[in-house]
Amino acid sequence: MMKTIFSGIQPSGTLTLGNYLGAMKHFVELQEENSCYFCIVDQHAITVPQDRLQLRKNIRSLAALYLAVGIDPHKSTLFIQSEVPAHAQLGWMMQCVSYIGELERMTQFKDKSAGKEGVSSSLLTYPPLMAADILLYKTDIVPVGEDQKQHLELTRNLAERFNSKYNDIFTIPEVKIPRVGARIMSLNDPSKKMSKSNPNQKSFISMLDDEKQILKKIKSAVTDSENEVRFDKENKPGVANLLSIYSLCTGEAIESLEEKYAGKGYGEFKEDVAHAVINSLKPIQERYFELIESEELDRILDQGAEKANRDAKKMLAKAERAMGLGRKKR
Ligand code: ATP
Ligand code: LTN
Repeated sequence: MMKTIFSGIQPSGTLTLGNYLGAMKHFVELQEENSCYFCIVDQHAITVPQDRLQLRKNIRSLAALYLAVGIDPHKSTLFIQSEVPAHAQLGWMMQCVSYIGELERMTQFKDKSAGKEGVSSSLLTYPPLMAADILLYKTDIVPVGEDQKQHLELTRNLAERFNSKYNDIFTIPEVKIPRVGARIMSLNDPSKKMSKSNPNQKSFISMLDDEKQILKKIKSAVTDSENEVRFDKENKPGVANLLSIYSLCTGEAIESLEEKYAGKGYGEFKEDVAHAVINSLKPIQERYFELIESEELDRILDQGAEKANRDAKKMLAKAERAMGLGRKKR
């Protein structure tokens, strides 16, 4: 049966291989049989400081990447969060049903605020805005990487709380996390997830890195001193990460890769991982450079915003009615 899918990515830097393998790649498969909304969540990105010109660039770049990986505007709605004001409006209302305590328990909040001065209050109230993103479209399924699981659980709780307190208007969404690739790890520290806002360039592969950069980064990826290609997340997290990447880029099963590299060292293995990554990113990059300056891109985003506004307004009106905001419509 046709389901409604929603997911968002922050324009907080150039997308990494982690964003691609953990999220974007799956969006393309999902759009074939479902009604999909894919959002560039720029209002989430400003929860930490952003340079305005760089943010503008990142928004456009993310839109072009969505299309370059295969998001088809005839099948999916692609839009920018700040161009659909209902997100911020419902976000405020969802803040009013969330408790400070449950927001303080979010690991992303703890990670991003730990040891920092001048932490914005929006970093704390980010999950109710994310809940609003999802709930506006009667979303059934939210495809995301592992790190977003906790936010999805909170979204479900907030939706249920709203439904029982006010009126039963929200669909309770389910999370969808890929079996392999849900948590691609940083190349220089395989105990941390690969993240686009990590200042260390060597920690991630950007979806726009060229062949040379990819080769260099994979070759210098942290592994271990054993020199044995084996999938063991606990004891060999670096090698396990490279095996996952290799398998996701080629479609070859991890077990068969283990066999293939039995008795061979890391040198040859890393070289092949790099080429697998290069081959899967190359067609995406070619399409990206065709799109980035095009008027087609603006047209698609305009149409996306129009459709999203139309749909989101209806749910916003229902939520306002349920809470008693404004005047009764005659
Ligand atoms: P930031 O570093 O700015 O917090 P991020 O790189 O974590 O950003 P997001 O925009 O927050 O990326 O996430 C976009 C999508 O990519 C989400 O579904 C998220 O779960 C997924 N994702 C992010 N990092 C990884 C990763 N290392 N492995 C798998 N999926 C990931
Ligand atoms: N919080 C997510 C980005 C995000 C999102 C969403 C994902 C914002 N709104 C709605 C799925 C659905 C992140 O940091 N990756």
